[in-house]
Amino acid sequence: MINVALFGNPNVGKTTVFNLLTGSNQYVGNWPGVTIEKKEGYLSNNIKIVDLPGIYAMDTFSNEEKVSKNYLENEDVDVIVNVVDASNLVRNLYLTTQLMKYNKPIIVLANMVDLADSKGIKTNYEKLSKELNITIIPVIAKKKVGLGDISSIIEKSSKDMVRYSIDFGNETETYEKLESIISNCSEAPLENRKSISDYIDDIALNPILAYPLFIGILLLLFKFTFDWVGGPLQEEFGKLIENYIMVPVDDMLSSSSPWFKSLIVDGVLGGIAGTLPFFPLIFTLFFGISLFEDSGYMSRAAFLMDKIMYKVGLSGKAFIPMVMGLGCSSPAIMATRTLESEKDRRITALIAPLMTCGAKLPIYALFVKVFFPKNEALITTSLYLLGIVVAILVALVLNKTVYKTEAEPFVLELPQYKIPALSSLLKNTWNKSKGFLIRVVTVMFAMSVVIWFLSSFNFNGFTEDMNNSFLSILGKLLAPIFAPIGFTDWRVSVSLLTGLGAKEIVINTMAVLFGDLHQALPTVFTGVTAYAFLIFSALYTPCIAALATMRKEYGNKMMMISLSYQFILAWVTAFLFSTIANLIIGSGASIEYLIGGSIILAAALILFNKLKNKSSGCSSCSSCSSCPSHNTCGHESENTKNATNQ
Ligand SMILES: Nc1nc2c(ncn2[C@@H]2O[C@H](COP(=O)(O)OP(=O)(O)OP(=O)(O)O)[C@@H](O)[C@H]2O)c(=O)[nH]1
Ligand SMILES: [Mg+2]
Repeated sequence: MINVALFGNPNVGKTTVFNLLTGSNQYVGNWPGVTIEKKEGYLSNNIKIVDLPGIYAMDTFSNEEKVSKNYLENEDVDVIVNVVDASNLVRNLYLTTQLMKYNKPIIVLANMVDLADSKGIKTNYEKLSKELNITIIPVIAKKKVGLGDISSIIEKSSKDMVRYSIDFGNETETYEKLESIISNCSEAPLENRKSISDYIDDIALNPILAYPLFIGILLLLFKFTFDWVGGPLQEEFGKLIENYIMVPVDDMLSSSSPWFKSLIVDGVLGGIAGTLPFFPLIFTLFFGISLFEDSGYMSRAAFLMDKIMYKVGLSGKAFIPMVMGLGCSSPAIMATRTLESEKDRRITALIAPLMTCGAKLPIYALFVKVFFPKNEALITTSLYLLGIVVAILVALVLNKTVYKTEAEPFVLELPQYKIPALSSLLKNTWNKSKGFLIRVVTVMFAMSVVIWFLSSFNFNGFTEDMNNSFLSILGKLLAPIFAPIGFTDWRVSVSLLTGLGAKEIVINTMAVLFGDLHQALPTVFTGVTAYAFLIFSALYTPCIAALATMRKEYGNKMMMISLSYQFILAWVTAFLFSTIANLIIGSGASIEYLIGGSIILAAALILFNKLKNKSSGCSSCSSCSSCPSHNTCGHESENTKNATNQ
């Protein structure tokens, strides 16, 4: 067996190559630090390939970089396939010179030749290969170009006895040598031409436009999800399930015994019909999020958040696990491994579950449809922003109280914008959303039946009066906890409790307990308590899977902290909201005006703050490279230097 290790800087396409060669489906994203654990696959019967996290150099490394270094040093690696970015050869080949010291056969894949071409960089790879005395193959992994002969090249290399002879000297000398060799073999445009990415960044990172643009893009994402694509699909899907499953089954069972009919119609089908229609919505949202990730915009969002994150003592890089939290908290907690300091890792793991994960979306979708049908996108955006803002505030408090240290400098490299390939977009979207489908037919199905049982039986056997059921006893015990917020119905308390299993189960349970939710919910909630319920759902205790990940990564204590602090936080926030909102609404304002007004006020404050700073000369916004006064103001943040000098 030939053991091949994929090595290279972050975000150069290693996983793309890995997926292509092994037929795997590993996650590819347009930012550094996507892969955090080694992944194995087979190219053929006798060639094993291991995908590793990106690594800039063998001597500076964060947690996930250590995985790569340790793998090379402790495992039996026969051939190193070193993926490099063809548009940034000097920096990428620096790692190659370090790999040469291990005296293992190296095959360099100069990937993203398409990107190099678009930048006007033309390289003679044969010549470069001779100069460096190493195999270099130009490829475009995304378009499957150039990897046809890779099997035989790997087999041939594995038999080579190698000893790379070039001594490059210390770091500065190595860079100088590489620069001179590459300039001999490569034609680059004399002037650093402004690329399309730079033009886009002039707007996307513009000190004044960037933040409104970010909020605008979020709004657009939810318009796309709720109004344009996901919402209409959800409605159609719901009708199909109703007409072709619910109605026929109901008819079929019209003469069955009441408990059996209730089990099938309310228990099994009620739960599934209540949740399954949300699938198109979830799929559409994840499609949008994948589009941002793969195009490169998410990295800009992280870059923009840097200033805010830095103020609360975190590095901007901590925003990446938070973005992953939009999908699911478990991988988000795992992604905290990419952060350099233990303090950053812990704080970020504690705040990442505050982000709205995909499982909370069905709760939002249902409630905004029933209570705020005219402003679905606006209300949903407010909840996503709430997650971000509360997460940042919690980080601030933790940083001021528990972990009192300085933030690490930010070293996030901004990738080029790319037009994502549809196939990889769909693959990413499917990978993110399939968990929901699996949960519908497993956990949610099982929970529906359990909830049905507990709500349909009491000590005397089957009962059609839910208020006398086993579940009502539990619900009535819990109800006083939530009553101050305004959730007085015991069925609401039970739904929140079952949501600890997985957040979608909240809706699942409600569907079993209330029947037609569109009719039932307005009898249980007012506009204010409905939004308070959304706030509570957005912030309360992470689900079991996320808590298990927290325990695995950080131990029991962190898990308990996460579990309890989020519950208290959610309760207090929802309570404050409903109390204050009721006071204001008592004076005649509508809840939609209240929420809309708060968002506009927040945006105005940010803008005002920016303009005020701007008039004093420098906005110190971490976006110096795109700032018109960049050359004159004399301010250059540590962050910008790190991010642009990479
Ligand atoms: N233009 C272009 N983009 C590519 C090519 N190969 C990969 N990409 C894109 O580059 C980005 C990074 O790809 P990944 O395969 O995740 O990179 P990686 O090296 O595994 O990244 P880390 O796991 O973060 O170290 C993705 O957006 C890919 O779609 C290529 O040949 N050309
Ligand atoms: Mg990768």
